[in-house]
Amino acid sequence: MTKQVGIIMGSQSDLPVMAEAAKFLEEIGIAFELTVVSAHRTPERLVEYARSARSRGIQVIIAGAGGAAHLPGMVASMTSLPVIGVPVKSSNSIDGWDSILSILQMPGGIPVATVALNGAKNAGILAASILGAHDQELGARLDAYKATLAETVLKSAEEIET
Ligand code: RP5
Repeated sequence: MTKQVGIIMGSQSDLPVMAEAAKFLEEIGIAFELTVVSAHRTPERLVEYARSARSRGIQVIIAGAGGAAHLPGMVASMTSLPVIGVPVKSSNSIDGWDSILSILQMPGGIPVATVALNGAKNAGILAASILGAHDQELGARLDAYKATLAETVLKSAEEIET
């Protein structure tokens, strides 16, 4: 199965957060690749990854990083694939604002779809939604997933309603 989503992160220490994206993609049945690419410590690897992603069959990139989180933006600067940025709250973080603002405040022309702090699950869902726009079967699976969310809320409402 061709890997359609590329998940990258600045450090192995980001994995506990980024694994949530992988978990969702696995559940919904989308093949993905996952690796570490550091914008600052492995810049050549970053260029190679971004430039080769489309030709390897990747359609969406999820990039997570913390601190001076330049990975998603730099990847977005080198590919026309959609890039979803996950701000990771790393240990030296200023409450996560460093990661959020580094990823969110992109200059005009180079968008990064930024999810919430540590919001890797939503990044997985968003990547699936992008692919699902042109894939009816996947779209139906996403609709079914959203229906389970509604059911959970309705069930909890019933439980507490007086
Ligand atoms: C960023 O710095 C990484 O994305 C990570 O969130 C943070 C800490 O990195 P390490 O100290 O684990 O290398 O580059």
